[in-house]
Amino acid sequence: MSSDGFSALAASVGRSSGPSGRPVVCVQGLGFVGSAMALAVASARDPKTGQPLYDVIGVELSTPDGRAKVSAVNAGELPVRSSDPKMAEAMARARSTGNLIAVTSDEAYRLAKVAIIDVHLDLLQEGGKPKVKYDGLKAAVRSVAERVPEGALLIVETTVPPGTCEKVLAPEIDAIIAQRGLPPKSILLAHSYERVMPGSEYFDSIVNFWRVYSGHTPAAADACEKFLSGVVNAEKYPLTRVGSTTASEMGKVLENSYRAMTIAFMEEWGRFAEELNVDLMEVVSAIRKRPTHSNIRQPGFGVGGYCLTKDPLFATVAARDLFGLPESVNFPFCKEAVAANNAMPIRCLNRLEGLLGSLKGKRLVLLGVSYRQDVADTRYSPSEDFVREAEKRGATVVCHDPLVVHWTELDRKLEPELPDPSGADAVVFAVPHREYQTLNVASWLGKSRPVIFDGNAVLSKPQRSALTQAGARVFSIGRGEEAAS
Ligand code: SAJ
Repeated sequence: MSSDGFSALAASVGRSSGPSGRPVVCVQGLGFVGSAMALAVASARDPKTGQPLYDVIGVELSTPDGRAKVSAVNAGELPVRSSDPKMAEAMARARSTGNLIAVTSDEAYRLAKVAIIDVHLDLLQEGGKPKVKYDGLKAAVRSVAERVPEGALLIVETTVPPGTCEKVLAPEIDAIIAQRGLPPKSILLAHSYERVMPGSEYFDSIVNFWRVYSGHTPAAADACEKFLSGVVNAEKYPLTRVGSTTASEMGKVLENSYRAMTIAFMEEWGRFAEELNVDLMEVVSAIRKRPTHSNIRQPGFGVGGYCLTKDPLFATVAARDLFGLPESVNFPFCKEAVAANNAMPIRCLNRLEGLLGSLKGKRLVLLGVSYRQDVADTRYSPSEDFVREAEKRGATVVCHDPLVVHWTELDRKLEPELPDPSGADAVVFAVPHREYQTLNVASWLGKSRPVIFDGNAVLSKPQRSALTQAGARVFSIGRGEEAAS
């Protein structure tokens, strides 16, 4: 039984776990998605017996980062930072049950009844055109297909251009099946896109959230449905089967293109509101009361993160590179949305430069470097573009973030305490972290009176009023300037 294999592997990583008789699930990639998925699968229980359904093996690359994640899991610690207590609880459960380990060896896939692909697929730019190089993803999927037992299910969760499973991955798997002398289609390929939202609802965004899925074959779709039904609270959050893996892949890309576009759309309204000194956030919250418009977005400091910065461009890649469609099938809204979102941090900087007269020699305090509230993820953070350009224009920028101790992209160590605002020409609120939303800003400023720039609707009305009453100039994206009183 594969569980003997599991307990042998567990022993090899210093974990004692006797044979359990449980089927093994491998999760390839322990990033923000794979880590949470591995915990969700390890937490899955048989509704009749209450016993764990699976033994789970996280599989990472043998890189410093991959090995660090593996060591964390095997020490019973989270491989990613999270403020969601349910993630820590899930890890504690898995540790006491002994049904979650991690390795860097691909040999683990030989034990897998199910393998979940959670590796990344980056978008590149070549000659100004979005491009995807599939080599990494193909190699990752090959490493699984070459080892899993006949009948195993491969679920691709990675966000990919529509058509990837059918036109890129299935041919790879079919070739391996033939090389291994297995019956055709005997390794099942399915796609179910992840809707993981790192933050306060991280764990629930998997187990208590809707899932869309499909299979390259009906048998794969059936196996995927059976598996997900045991991991997700499918009674309360029903699964939705769509007609093909391409439809499932399109679902994800469309969801995030929609979100990126609705955010970009608000940028011009933010500029308009600032000129008219209308509080756009007040207008937006009034509109949200209407159910059909409850999801209207708001302008901010920029649109960062690994999802919305690339997903809207995957449609173009699919149309051109996977389906060879004519240029007439293009995506101007997606393209414009990404451009508008990417321009936001520099627009904020230009607005600030207008308030200060010049950035040369100025000292700025930047509060918030992650790409969004309540996460430590700095990938594609708007704050990165802001800092790079501000320093190019001669400013000095002191950065803080309650969740980031080392800002990888800028290789900058951040102090945990709030910086001293004295001597600052401006304080820029870039991310609505809870710490800033509850900060007594006027008190923190003391006698300093820097320009206060709220780039992301961070400050409440009381916080802004206390600042203007203390004689500070306050400018907010989407609101405009509030004169010191
Ligand atoms: N942002 C705005 N204005 C808004 C909302 C967001 O400027 O009204 C900015 C944020 O500051 C951030 C960026 O956009 O820089 C992205 O924020 P996000 O809330 O969209 O968070 P993401 O990028 O993590 O998006 C993910 C997506 N989830 C998945 O792909 C599984 C997205 O589909 C979700 O809608 C989103 O989380 C969510 O709602 O949390």
